[in-house]
Amino acid sequence: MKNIAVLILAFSCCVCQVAAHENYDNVHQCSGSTGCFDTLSLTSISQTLGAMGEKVANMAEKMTLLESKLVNSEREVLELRSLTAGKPQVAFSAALTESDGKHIGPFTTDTPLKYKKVFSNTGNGYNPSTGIFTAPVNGTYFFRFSMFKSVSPTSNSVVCLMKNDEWLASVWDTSGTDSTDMGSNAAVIALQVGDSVFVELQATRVVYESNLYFNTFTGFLLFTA
Ligand SMILES: [Ca+2]
Repeated sequence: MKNIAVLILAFSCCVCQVAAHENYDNVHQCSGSTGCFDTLSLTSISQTLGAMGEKVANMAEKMTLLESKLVNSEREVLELRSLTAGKPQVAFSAALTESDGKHIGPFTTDTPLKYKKVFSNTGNGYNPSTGIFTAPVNGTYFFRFSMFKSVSPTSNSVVCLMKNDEWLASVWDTSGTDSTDMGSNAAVIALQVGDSVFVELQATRVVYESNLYFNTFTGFLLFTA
């Protein structure tokens, strides 16, 4: 605001200088006649002051408008800051094991896979001891998992992405004489606080993992509900 006031003052000075110059010209045009000088000078000064006053009034109006816009912009910035600052951050990614190549399974029952090599776990929603992610906030989440199958042993590989007791997405590979196989699947789902999401190795099935981290489980919050 101080800067704008200084600009107006400078502008006013310039206008006054122009007015003085115009008065000087009028004086010379009416030289030799005192009445002409007085009339022309007063008329010119009056016209100049009137025009200057109109310009100042216009500038004051624009300043008021700009000040109002500035106040609104500052309020919007504060609102956006409050929204982003309060947004929960939830993201994790993990691989099945750090040990060298080995088969996991078969088990006699459906078993959650425990992805113990944690790459990230912002918000600590994922538990590597159980392999289960628990939603800390209501919202829409993205999940992805991959499965790697070696040629031996002969059991098939079947893993499923689970939401509580509900099957969401699966990857299947049939054993045989082919080489190693790999697949992945993903889902975007709505979760309530406390919902569980995990990858389940089906009974009698196997997967193969090594320190190259073929089997991964990843999830993150897209937006809150
Ligand atoms: Ca196969």
